[in-house]
Amino acid sequence: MAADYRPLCLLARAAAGGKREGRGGGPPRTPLSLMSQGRRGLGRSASPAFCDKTGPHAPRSSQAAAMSALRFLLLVLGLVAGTAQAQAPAPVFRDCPVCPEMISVPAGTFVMGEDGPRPETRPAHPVTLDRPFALGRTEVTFDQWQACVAAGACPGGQDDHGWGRGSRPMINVTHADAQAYARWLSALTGHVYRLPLEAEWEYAARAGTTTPWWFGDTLSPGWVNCLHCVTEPWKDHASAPVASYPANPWGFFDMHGNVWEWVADCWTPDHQTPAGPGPCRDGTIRGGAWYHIKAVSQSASRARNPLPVWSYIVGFRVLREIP
Ligand SMILES: [Ca+2]
Repeated sequence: MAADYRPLCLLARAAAGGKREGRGGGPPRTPLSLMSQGRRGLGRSASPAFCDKTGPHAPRSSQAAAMSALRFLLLVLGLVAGTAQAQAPAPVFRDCPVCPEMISVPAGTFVMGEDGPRPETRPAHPVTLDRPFALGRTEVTFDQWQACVAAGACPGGQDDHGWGRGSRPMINVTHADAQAYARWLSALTGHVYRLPLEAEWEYAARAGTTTPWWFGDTLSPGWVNCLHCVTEPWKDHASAPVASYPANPWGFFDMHGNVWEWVADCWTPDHQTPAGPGPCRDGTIRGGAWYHIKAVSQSASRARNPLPVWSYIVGFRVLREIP
């Protein structure tokens, strides 16, 4: 499978057999009408280098000017409609004792994507999210997943690769598995849980910032669990317990790195127009993982992953709709 999966080096399948069908039904309810996206045309540039350990930091030149213009546009939009740039972290809550901790984020406008060398992350364009929502403070953990397994609503038996379970991010789950977990939370709590749209995910990852990482233009060791980025006590090349690295300004942990995160949208080869939740063959994962170089962990980073394929580098976090 996935012979044409361009960033093949991104996907390390967990075990022999490589995939298993997850349980669960159709696509999540997704309020695409909540989101409006601006569009811009762009020129071409070099192909991405996800597996290049030197990192694809890139040629910006004329694109830098375009990005500056977009940032100015965002500022103007913020003055008119109120961007979330100055928001302080909202209180953490959870809907039940075994539910994930959630943080609410406000409606707002932000610049999604970037005008860098990777076609799948282009173009940078303004996006407005018209309604607030709450997103998981961390990736869903093994412990949280186990509550769903115990309730008979999620499949069990996923390998932890000897790293331990507990507060490590849940891995080796298909897109359908992640949706099953969200449906279980919905039934348990009476609220609507689902996977985030790409725009919602990136909005929360950026937390009002426009730099490649929420903390700036460069990444120093100890800020993100990515390849050659980690410090003790977690060894390079493994997941870390969630929340082991600093949270972003809105309180979300590990939006950069640790494990990739399934989102609701099907894959699109660029960042201009969201595909929505399908049906489709290929889904989208966001944020990079411990397996990849630091450039892959940036806010705009995204990759394709076939929906039935599970991996030890892919997990997820859930979104809760706010009526
Ligand atoms: Ca992550």
